[in-house]
Amino acid sequence: MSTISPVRERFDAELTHLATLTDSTRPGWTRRALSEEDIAGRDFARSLMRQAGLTTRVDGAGNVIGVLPGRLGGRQIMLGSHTDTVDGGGRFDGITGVLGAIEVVRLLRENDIRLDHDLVIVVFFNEEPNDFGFFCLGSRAMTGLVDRSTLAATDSTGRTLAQALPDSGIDPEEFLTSGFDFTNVTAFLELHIEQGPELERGGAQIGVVETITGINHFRALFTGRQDHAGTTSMSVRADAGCAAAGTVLAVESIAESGTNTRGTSGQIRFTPEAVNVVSENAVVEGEFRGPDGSWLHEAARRLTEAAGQEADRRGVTMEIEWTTDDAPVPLNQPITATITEAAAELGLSRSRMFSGAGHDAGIIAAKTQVGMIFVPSVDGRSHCPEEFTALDDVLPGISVLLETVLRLDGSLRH
Ligand code: HGY
Ligand code: MN
Ligand code: MN
Repeated sequence: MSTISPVRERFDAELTHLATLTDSTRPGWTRRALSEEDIAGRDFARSLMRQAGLTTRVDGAGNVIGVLPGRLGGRQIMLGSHTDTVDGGGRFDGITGVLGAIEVVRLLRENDIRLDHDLVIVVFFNEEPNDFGFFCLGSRAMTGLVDRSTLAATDSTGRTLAQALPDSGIDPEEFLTSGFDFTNVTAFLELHIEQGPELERGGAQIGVVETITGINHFRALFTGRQDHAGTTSMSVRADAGCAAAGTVLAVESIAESGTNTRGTSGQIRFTPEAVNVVSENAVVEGEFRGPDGSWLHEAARRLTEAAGQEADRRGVTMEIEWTTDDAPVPLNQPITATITEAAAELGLSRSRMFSGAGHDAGIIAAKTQVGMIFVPSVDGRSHCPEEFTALDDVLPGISVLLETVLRLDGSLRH
């Protein structure tokens, strides 16, 4: 068993510094992918990796990759998470896993522990949803899940992703060919805050994730007719805004029909946006989540039908696009068992978890064995400025990450 403790002061200092690399015009701690702050955040993480002794590079999809060579060479254990945030987000989502992984490297080196495996640390590009309808873009590129249709996706101004990527130093052609060779990756681990209330409620220090939620994202476009708000009678309108609003309510009622299912319409836009004009165009973007892939498909079917009905009865046209269709991901039993043993060995209380949040780990799971370690979130809050996990709760997560790496390094030899 390892009795090595993570160093509180440096985690604290790095977390505090990253929190300054944010958009000061937005609430909370905002570092959205494709922004200058996001470039600065990944640069800072890269500088920490270099200081920790890793050889670093940035791949064609903006993922920062650092390598600590192992004794045997060839086989790899990968750790990682993200540094981008949602608009008005917090300081811990993703960042905990990035700083935690770098701390593991430092602890190994300071204690003269040489793994058999190469340890590969990844700061994934663009984990949170971007304006082009995608999330987990860096991990999708690494696992070969991007193509020309990804690059052709547009934001609300009509700009394509291909046009936006160069501002973040990413060449669109290289983005398409930045697949990572996972042949020798024997396991991937991600430390993360829970972002929900279960660990705190149950008094457990460590969450061992068993399944990551499935997520379907949609973008529905409604086209009606622009008219005067006072002179156009209700019976002759083609109000795109009302069709969109009906769709928002349909998302809510469909999500309420399942078990542990969720539906959210986080974005709606009317054009023109004026108090005395009937909307000609409206766009709703939202998502369904849940542990059951067949329910997610049924929810998508039902919403497509409901949005069509909301449009038809108002003389509005509707187009819906399902931009992401990620099935729920069960995580690997040998890895979750190792995480559980590591936490037990360290005397930490633990709980098996379902993750209602999506993670790069869920994408990487298509390529290698994956495990996730959760630490508690105060009041279960996340994706908001109040998101908080005390360092006393983060550090045990780093210890479990280290202990799991040591155990996997021993058990996953050739
Ligand atoms: O949206 C999510 O679940 C994640 O936090 N990106
Ligand atoms: Mn998030
Ligand atoms: Mn996250």
